[in-house]
Parts: sequence; structure tokens; C-alpha cells
Amino acid sequence: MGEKRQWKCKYSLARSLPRILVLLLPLFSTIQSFESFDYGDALSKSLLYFEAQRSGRLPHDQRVTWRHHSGLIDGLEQGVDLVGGYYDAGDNVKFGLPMAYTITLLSWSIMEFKDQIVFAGEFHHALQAIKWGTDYFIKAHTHPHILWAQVGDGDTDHLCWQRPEDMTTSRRAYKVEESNPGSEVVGETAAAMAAASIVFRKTNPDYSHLLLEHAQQLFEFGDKFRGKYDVSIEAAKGYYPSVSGYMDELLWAALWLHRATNNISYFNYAIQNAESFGGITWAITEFSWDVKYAGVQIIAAMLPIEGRNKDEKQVHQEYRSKAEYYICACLNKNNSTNIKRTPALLLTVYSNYLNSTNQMLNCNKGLVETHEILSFVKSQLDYILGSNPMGLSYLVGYGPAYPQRVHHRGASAASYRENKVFVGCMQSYHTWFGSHNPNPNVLVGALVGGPDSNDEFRDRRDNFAQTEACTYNTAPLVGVFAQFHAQQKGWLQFH
Ligand SMILES: *[C@@H]1O[C@H](CO)[C@@H](O)[C@H](O)[C@H]1NC(C)=O
Ligand SMILES: *[C@@H]1O[C@H](CO)[C@@H](O)[C@H](O)[C@H]1NC(C)=O
Ligand SMILES: *[C@@H]1O[C@H](CO)[C@@H](O)[C@H](O)[C@H]1NC(C)=O
Ligand SMILES: CC(=O)N[C@H]1CO[C@H](CO)[C@@H](O)[C@@H]1O
Repeated sequence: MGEKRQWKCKYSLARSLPRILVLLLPLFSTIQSFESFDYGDALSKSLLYFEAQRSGRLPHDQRVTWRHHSGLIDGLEQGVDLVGGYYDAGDNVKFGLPMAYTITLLSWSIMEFKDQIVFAGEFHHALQAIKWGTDYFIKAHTHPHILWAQVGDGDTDHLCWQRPEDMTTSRRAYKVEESNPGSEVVGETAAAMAAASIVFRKTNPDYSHLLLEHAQQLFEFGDKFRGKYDVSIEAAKGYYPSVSGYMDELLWAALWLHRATNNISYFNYAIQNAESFGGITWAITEFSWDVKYAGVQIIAAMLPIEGRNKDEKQVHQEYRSKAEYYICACLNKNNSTNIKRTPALLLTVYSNYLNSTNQMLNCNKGLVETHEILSFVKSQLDYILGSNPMGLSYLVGYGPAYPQRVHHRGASAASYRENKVFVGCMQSYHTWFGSHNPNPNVLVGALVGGPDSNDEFRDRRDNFAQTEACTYNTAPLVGVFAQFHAQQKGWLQFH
């Protein structure tokens, strides 16, 4: 299928954004908005996408009705129930690392912008999107020191173009354990469950408590039995290899556990390992399923530090300076244009933090007010939603024009609900992958890879770099859409 050994959705949309935005940015401070986008609609749609990516037995209230049950024997071969969870992108593999990262970002989005999501009437759907992932992690964490971290393998899956409901490819499951460790996936799953426990604390305290227990056990496991997960699970290597190693995930997990428990030992972990784990030495303008340093730095920068000693305050200050380097670099105010990911979530969170503590951002090209950061984020959102040279919304299903041939097995084939006749790999490949027609099912809310560095976009199913979507690219937009929707509707921005 031509997609073998791609590093999925790592450098896609937003690669070309900084260049355009540098040109546009001065306009935004004077012109509030030259085109009005419906962020509320974008928010609702972005949450629908997670229903389209569901694996397992679908519930009665499933709104994306072209999908049906799939992966119902996942784990059976190994005697473990791994039914559920999410497909990461346009294929039918369940990859643990990006799935966990998706849930961390969704949870972060939803805790940080909870009031705005409630205001938009989407809180219930948002909780469901998280729970579909965390219910699966609970199943996959079968022993304190065992985590099932993948079902299916990319190589056989990518030789087959088949809707998930008809799947005939390998559903072998892979685990990490003491003798076969995988600290990236274990750390990220700990982070996801800790973050989700915060989200569920009020609405479902028992569930929140359960998630926290899993998170604490996983962190202990990932920290004590350290090892690269793509060495232990070779089947992950061609698709989600860990280039940055696991130290960023361990810091990330510790900070999320600190936020969830307020237990000082996690704070101390992030401070004591700050230097040796690269937390305060790396200044990286990438935030992705692989590299989390910018997220670590931003969360650490927002930690309250009253009562901490001089050395701890010093480490905190170094985290903060790296965090601000990242934000400044995104805004092109730190001599860097090397932003490869849409940084909207991090910027919006940090901007709200600065505003609520009455601070400004100090970049080496000058002081930046929080409304300037938000203008930049808004310009990114508007670019995604249609304010771009192609005049296309890269959020599928939004607005009058959007990609029609998304690289997605289920969306490209006839809906199982309408046509239950089994379609094998080859027949499906010829009939659906090979078709020049638009997909029969619209993958509403998916953010596709997007335009190339010349702002061009070719809407072809085989052009996976541009037309495939990944769950972890839509997840951070959920909170940001909610924030801008609330602002657009005159909701009080800061309390
Ligand atoms: C804090 O976390 C550590 C490490 O998990 C644990 O040993 C300790 O008992 C916890 N402290 C409290 C007060 O819960
Ligand atoms: C940043 O760029 C300015 C000119 O735009 C240059 O004078 C300055 O030396 C650069 N600083 C760094 C740290 O590269
Ligand atoms: C915080 O946001 C409000 C509303 O947009 C704005 O009026 C105020 O100037 C901001 N404060 C700072 C410190 O940027
Ligand atoms: C690469 C680069 O230009 N880094 C600078 C970003 O800005 C901070 C201060 O705001 C400097 O300390 C960095 O050297």
C-alpha cells in the first residue's frame, strides 16, 4: 500500500504554517478576524472522529453509524481480553504508544477547558472519548508489571486494504513486562490514566480512583524496569519507533501523577531527574507522540513553587526558560522557524496560565502579550478550517470543501451496516483503494496530514502523507476549539 515503514503523522500539517503565519501575524493584532469560523461546529465534529476510530463492540448510542463491531477476538490467542480501544489512523492496528498519547492529550484538553466544553454542550461526548481509551488500558494492564501494548502488526495490516468489520489480518497481541520492558509506552499510559483520573474526579470518583491506581503501578513499573519499548516490541518499530527514548515519558508521567495526586514524591522525581533525563537540557521545537519534552517543560513551568528550596527553584526556572523558548519559537520570536507540529494546545494552555497569573511572555525579540499568543493560535485554527491557499478545510466534514479521499480503510469502503457481504483484502483493495471516487463515508472531524511545504494538497487516497489522519492530531484541537468557541460566543474568558 506504499505506507510501509512510514513514521506516522509525525511531520505533517503545520510544517508550512509558520512561514505563512509570519506574514499574517502583524495583521492579527489589528484585524480581529477577517473570516468567521464556527469553532463550536469544529469542536462537535472533532469529537465525532473518535467514534469513527473505535475498535471493539460499539454501544447503542454510537453516532458514527457507518461503523460496526470489529476486533472482537483481540487478545484471544494470548488468553487476554483486549477488545476495545482505538485504531490510530487509517489502518486497523491498535498501537499502544499513540493511543495513550491521544488519551493524555484529550484529557489535558478537557481538564484545561472543561467549562468551555460544558458551555458548548459537549462534555458528555468528551468524557466518552476518553473513557473508550481508558477502559481499554484497564483491560490491557493485566498485572502491575504487564502491559499489553499492541494488537495486530503493521506489516500484515498494510498488505491488506479491508474495513475493520471484515478484518482477516493477524490480531496477535504484544506485551511489555519485567524481562521485556517498554518505558515509553508504560510511561505514556501512566500519564494518560493519571490525566484521565483528574477529568473523572467529580463525575465518576470510583473510576477516577481506579485509573489513578493503575497509573501509579504503571509508573513504578516503567521507572523500575527501564527499557526501550520498540526493542521489546519489534512490531512497533517500523511505525512508531522511539527516537527520543523513554526519559521524556517518565518525566511526563511523573508530572501528570503529581497533578493527579499532589504527592510531592512525583514532583521531586521531575526535579531530581530534570538534568539527567534531558528535561532542562533539551530545547526542542517538536511536540509529538515520540517527543514530549516541550509538554514536560510547560507543565513544570506552571507548577507552584512556594516553599521549595533554592536548588529546586533553580531547576524550576530552567524548566520555565525551556518552556518559554518553545512558545517563543512557535511565535517565531526566538530565531527559530523549526516548528513541525501544530502547537495550539500548548500555546493556549500556557497563554491562559500567563494571563491568570498576570504575566507576559519574554521572548528574545521582545515582550509578548497573551492576546498575541491567542491570535497566533487562532490563525492556525483558521488555516486548518479553510483560510489557506487551497481554500480547503483540513478538518474533514467541516465547511463546504474538505478532502474527499481520506486514506482510511473503513471510510473508503461501503458501510458494513449497509452491506454486510464480506470483502477480502484484494477485492477491497481493487474496489475501494483503487477507486477515484470520493469515500462513501465521511470521516467527520479527522484532521488530515494536510498541505505540503508549498501549501499544496493532492486529494488522493494513495497520498497517505497528506490524506491520512491520526487520533493524536485531532485530540489537542478539542480543547482549543472549545476555548475559541466560548470566546466567540462572548463567554467570559478568564475566571
Ligand atoms: C507518594 O508516592 C510515593 C511513590 O508512589 C509513595 O511511596 C508514597 O506513599 C506516597 N505518599 C502519600 C502521602 O500518598
Ligand atoms: C537572533 O536574530 C537576531 C537578528 O534577527 C540576531 O541579531 C541575534 O544574534 C540572533 N540570536 C541568536 C541567539 O541566534
Ligand atoms: C488577559 O486577558 C484579558 C482578556 O483578553 C486582557 O484584557 C488582559 O490584558 C490579559 N492580561 C495579560 C497580562 O495579558
Ligand atoms: C535558539 C535561540 O535563539 N534561543 C534563545 C531563545 O530566547 C532565550 C531568551 O528569551 C535565549 O536564552 C535563547 O538563547
